[in-house]
Parts: sequence; structure tokens; C-alpha cells
Amino acid sequence: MKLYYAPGACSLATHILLREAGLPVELEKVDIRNKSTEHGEDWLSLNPKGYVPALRMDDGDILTENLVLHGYIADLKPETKLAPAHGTKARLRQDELAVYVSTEIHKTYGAMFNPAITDEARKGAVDRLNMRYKLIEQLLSDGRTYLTGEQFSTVDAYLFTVTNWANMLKIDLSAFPKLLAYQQRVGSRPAVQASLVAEGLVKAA
Ligand SMILES: N[C@@H](CCC(=O)N[C@@H](CS)C(=O)NCC(=O)O)C(=O)O
Repeated sequence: MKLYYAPGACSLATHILLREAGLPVELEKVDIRNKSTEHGEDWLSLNPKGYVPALRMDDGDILTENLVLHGYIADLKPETKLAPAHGTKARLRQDELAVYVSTEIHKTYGAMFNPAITDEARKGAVDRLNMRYKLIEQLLSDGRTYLTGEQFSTVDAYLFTVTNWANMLKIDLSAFPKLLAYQQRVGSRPAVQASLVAEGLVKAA
């Protein structure tokens, strides 16, 4: 399998999950602005959607969409418990959280990467993020280690990845101490550190 990624983009979540699942990691960097891969291929001809992540599966087909890739990896290695079994209430709850991270948090950050965003629109996006993180802070306030409890799961890789953008976008998350502690906790996992190093986001220890 090959993961097409851009350093620090949402594809980092899939990258982390490949490592957490113990799957082989083959990476190809994509310049998402110029739509070309590091091997000089036209990105749009490989993936007409033009964005990352995309996963070339062993049969050669390319699969896209964060949540689909996360579920695919979890299902390839159920023993790693990255997601509960399909058909269970626990899986429903995890899927519910995953859609929340995708549509309410990831997409709100996404708008702020537009250099043409107005101050007013940015303020609206920051207010929205604060509202969305309030629920995350509440979830974490019972002392759980990860979003769904004591088990690291696909939603942790995803929330960690998008929350990592707050620094870059100068968004103050100090109102959410549980979230900040969680971010440190997830960030210190060996698979997360290895992914950050491989994407050139931090230096090897
Ligand atoms: N619906 C997609 C969105 C992925 C996405 O937003 N990717 C961003 C990076 S975080 C990207 O590649 N943007 C470049 C573009 O849209 O052209 C998914 O959930 O996988």
C-alpha cells in the first residue's frame, strides 16, 4: 500500500494509523498546491479530487476520504482495536465522533488555511472551533485517556492531526486544558512520533 500525503496535512492521521496497525508504510509526497507528486506525476490524473489523503491499495486501486481510509485500516487489523466491530453500539459511537471531527472541526480549520480569509470570517471560524472543542473537553473531563476511553482509536489519530494545526494558525486553545494534555499524550505515542519524523515535522529524538 502506498499513502499519498502532504506533510502535516490531514493525511497524517492515515499515516499514524498505518504505523499503529503495524502495516508497511510506503509514502509518496504530493504538492497539493501544484498538483504533482514527488515523482513528477500529475496528481489530478491519479486522483481527480486533487486532495490528500489517498491510499493505493495492493490491487492498484486508489481509495480516498479520510474516514474511509481510517475504517479500512482498522478493519485490516481488528486485533489492534483501532475501531470496535461493525454492528456494535461502540462502533456507532466512534463513527459519530469521527464525523464530528471531520465535518465540525477539520472543515472549520480548513477554511482558515485560505490566505484570502477575512478577519470576520476567521473570527467566525475560531468561535465555531471553540464551541466544537467544548464538547471534546467535556468528553475528556471524566479522566479518560483517549476520546473513546482507554483504547487509542482512529478518532484519536484524526483529532490529534487537525488539532495540531492550531499552533500554525495561532489559535489559542488554553481554555481547553484537558484537550492540551490529550494532545501531548497522543503526540508521545511511538507511532505518532515516527510519523511526525517521517513527514519532516519534528526531528528524530
Ligand atoms: N473530503 C476529504 C478532504 C481532504 C482534505 O481536506 N485534504 C486537504 C489537506 S488536509 C487537501 O489536500 N487540500 C488540497 C485541495 O483540496 O486541493 C477527506 O475527508 O479526505
